[in-house]
Amino acid sequence: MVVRGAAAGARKDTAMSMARDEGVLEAAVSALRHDWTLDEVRQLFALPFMDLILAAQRVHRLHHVPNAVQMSTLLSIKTGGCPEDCAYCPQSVHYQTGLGREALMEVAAVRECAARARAAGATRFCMGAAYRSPKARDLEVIVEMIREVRALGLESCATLGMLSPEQALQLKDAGLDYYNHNLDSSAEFYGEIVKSRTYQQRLDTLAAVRAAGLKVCCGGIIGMGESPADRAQLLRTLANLPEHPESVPINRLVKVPGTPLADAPEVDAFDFVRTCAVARLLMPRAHVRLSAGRSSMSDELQALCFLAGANSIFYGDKLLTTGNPDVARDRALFERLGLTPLKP
Ligand code: SAM
Ligand code: DTB
Ligand code: SF4
Repeated sequence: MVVRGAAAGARKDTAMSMARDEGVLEAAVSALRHDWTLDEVRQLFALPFMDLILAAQRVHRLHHVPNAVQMSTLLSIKTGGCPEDCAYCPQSVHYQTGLGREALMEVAAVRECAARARAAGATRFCMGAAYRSPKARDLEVIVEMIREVRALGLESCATLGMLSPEQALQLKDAGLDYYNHNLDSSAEFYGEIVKSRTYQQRLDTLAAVRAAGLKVCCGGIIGMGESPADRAQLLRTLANLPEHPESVPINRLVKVPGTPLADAPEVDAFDFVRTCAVARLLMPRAHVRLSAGRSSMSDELQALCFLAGANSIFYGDKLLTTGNPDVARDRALFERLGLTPLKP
């Protein structure tokens, strides 16, 4: 009797949790929303892994070309010597990582790198600078770089730190397509990682970028010691922006010796995949980028991320200052999985 009672109770519990799971899944699949509660997002993270991945793949196929992956190449146009203190970053002056301060690259050299990236198969070229915010005279040079990249027929992206509304407009006028500016983590956890600027300043730049008519590339980093609630809050904040970012990079922390996060605890691989899946569910039309950290991921883990809805990568042997899988490895991975580069 006791056993029967327990079995009936378990069935009731299972039925209740299935109904709750279906409720939250239906909410995820049915509409583009900007009003996610933390509890709802945490429920998505808590779904059985298979249910979450299946739902993410279903949503993925409603909005994206299956088996196609957007390919961006990164170039550090101004490396090192950054005055900010982001605890993850090898380019901060606050940490001894062996990186020196370099000057802004010449326009012709950037053009050459962009042409090489295009020849290798990239369709977007992203220029990164170790700035807190760009100075007027540097921005004039960067405007020239953007024109050259666009003239090669590549989409252009830049990540230069904080922007004023006027600077965002200047970049838009130059023909810039995307601006990358990450929230990195939850508002609550951010202060433990970055002390030299505020979360609100990040949000203000994102608003200026949007108001200028640029496409927004905004995501975060997993593996900095943040809690599951912080991951849920990050994705919730991104999804509840007035418009979803067009591109959402999910970086797995690259642990760089000399930074305060060099010994951060390893992220559970399935938790990382879950983060990609929840990003896909919350922002159905966004390109979710499997971003930094791929060098230390197996092909199988990357395949799971693609199955969970990631459909963009950084392509090329280097990120900004750290390594990325080389082109040959990515070509072999695409071949093994039947993936093709997405045409813009
Ligand atoms: N200085 C600009 C800024 O911070 O916005 C642009 C360049 S910054 C390197 C761009 C982004 O790279 C950061 O916001 C962060 O999300 C990511 N990033 C930097 N170091 C990283 C690391 N070690 N692992 C993973 N992502 C990292
Ligand atoms: C993003 O989200 N990740 C990229 C890009 N946007 C600019 C940067 C990753 C940097 C990883 C550490 C490095 O190579 O310096
Ligand atoms: Fe500077 Fe950007 Fe690195 Fe922060 S993440 S230290 S702002 S280059």
